[in-house]
Amino acid sequence: MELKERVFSGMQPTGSLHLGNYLGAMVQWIEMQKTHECIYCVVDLHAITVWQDPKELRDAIRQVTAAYIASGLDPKTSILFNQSQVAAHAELAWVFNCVARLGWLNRMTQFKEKAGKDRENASVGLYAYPNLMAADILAYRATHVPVGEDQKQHLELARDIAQKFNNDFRAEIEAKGYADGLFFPQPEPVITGPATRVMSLRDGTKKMSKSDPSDLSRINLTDDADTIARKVQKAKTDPEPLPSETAGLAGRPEADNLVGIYAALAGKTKAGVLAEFGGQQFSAFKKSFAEVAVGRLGPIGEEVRRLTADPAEIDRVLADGSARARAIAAPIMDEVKDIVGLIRS
Ligand code: AQP
Repeated sequence: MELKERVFSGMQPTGSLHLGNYLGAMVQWIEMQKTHECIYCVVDLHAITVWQDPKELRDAIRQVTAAYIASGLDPKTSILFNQSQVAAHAELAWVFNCVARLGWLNRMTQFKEKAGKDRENASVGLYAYPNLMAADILAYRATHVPVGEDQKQHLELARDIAQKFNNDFRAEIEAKGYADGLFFPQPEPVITGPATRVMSLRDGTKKMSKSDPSDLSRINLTDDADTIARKVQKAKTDPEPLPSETAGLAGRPEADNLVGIYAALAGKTKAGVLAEFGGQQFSAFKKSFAEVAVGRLGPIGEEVRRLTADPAEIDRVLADGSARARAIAAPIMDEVKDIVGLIRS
């Protein structure tokens, strides 16, 4: 049986999507719609690995869905849905909890960062998060996963889980007609967005993140023009003028980050941006930066606001996407049950 090329990726509804999500992943998602069958999920089961206010979670699921559509994902071509509506994610995650090894999960840096010093108090779900992510991808036997750089380690784990499952159950898999025991593919990370690691506007050494307590650290896809301009103006810089060449960005994390974001938004290279602004103070650069950011993100924000005014329509999109997702995942999950030795109806 041939493995079809299929894209899967998702974002957590833990707040507003931001420039990091957009440049690191979403731009690539939009591009891949032209060439691949694409499944894009709002990963609400991942969101609850950290406590979420139920009302805010419902709003965030709809807002992230609206941001997907407003950014250019087409719910007719791609499958857009929220994870908890398709039971296969949770079912396969349990099987993978039994395939993945504790030692593998102990190496995950994101868990260490998110759990912080109070690790004993973190949820079991936060620890097992990478197994659920592997299930998200492999429930569709997806082959390509466009993500930001921070997800590389989780993708490697998904590949290890796929391989161990194929090895552990090789005889049953081959008996089902899969050549070389290849039931699950090795999903390929696609880390090629225009800026695969966007850093905080307040600290160039920290990732831009939804859960950063400072809203000034990120530009949200829903920010209006004034808010974007204010955040750009308040973005941390250093006292030196901008360098004329990229080598001059070394050791200047904030300058490097702002030049990288500007380049990604304007469709230029960092060298091209520095050829234009090298030798100038940040004030002139920031003015142009704000214009580019507002030009690119302003229309997305407006469209998100228009779409979220009609939650019933968003729920219809999610219901339709979930039905289409279920139609792909359910037969794969049935085969997983057969392979593992579980009796199904
Ligand atoms: N700063 C970033 N730069 C580049 N890519 C990024 N991504 C996230 N932040 C950046 C990419 O966006 C996709 C969805 O991420 P997520 O919502 O699953 O969660 P995350 O990576 O943990 O993002 P946040 O904003 O930091 O969320 P919270 O604060 O809730 O944990 C992924 O492809 C990710 O690589």
